Amino acid sequence: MTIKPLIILPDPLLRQVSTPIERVDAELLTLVDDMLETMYDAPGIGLAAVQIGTPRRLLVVDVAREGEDKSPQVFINPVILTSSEERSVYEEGCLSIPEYYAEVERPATVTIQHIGRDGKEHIVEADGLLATCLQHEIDHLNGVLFIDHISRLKREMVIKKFTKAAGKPKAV
Ligand code: GNR
Ligand code: NI
Repeated sequence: MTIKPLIILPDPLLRQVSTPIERVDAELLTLVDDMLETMYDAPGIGLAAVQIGTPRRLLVVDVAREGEDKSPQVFINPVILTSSEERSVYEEGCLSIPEYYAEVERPATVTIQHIGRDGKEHIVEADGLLATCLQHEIDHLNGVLFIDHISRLKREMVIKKFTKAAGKPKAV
């Protein structure tokens, strides 16, 4: 298993639409393991493959709280089948936009169809933080970032800040 470097805003790869996965083979499972290791190391509660430079339709999540047992979940080619009318608001962050947080409103409950690590099709209903996290990750597969759900003024400020930071060597 390998911890991979994270792709950071404004890398254009984050805007790419990820491509469907054709088969669950050993090579894919290695990618899954690298994603989980990278997510736990960060640490984060979710990670899309594109965030480690592989624009394929794959995400991992673990919303277990500190002190609880690990609970890694793998979603291959996930599709949102239904979204509730009810909304919920969470303060979101993103490993590709380090140290920036903002409240985002999303459907409170979603049902998601996907292929699991076992190569079989599954349908899960998610609510709470898991629902928000899965929507955040599925956005990544479509080149969408959580800052696309906040005001244009705030979004442009964040992009400007990260664009400047990327062009400048880090101050010591
Ligand atoms: O670690 C993460 N925390 C988080 C908090 C609220 C809503 C979504 C997330 S996902 C984020 C990791 C990440 O960037 N995944 O793409
Ligand atoms: Ni993210």
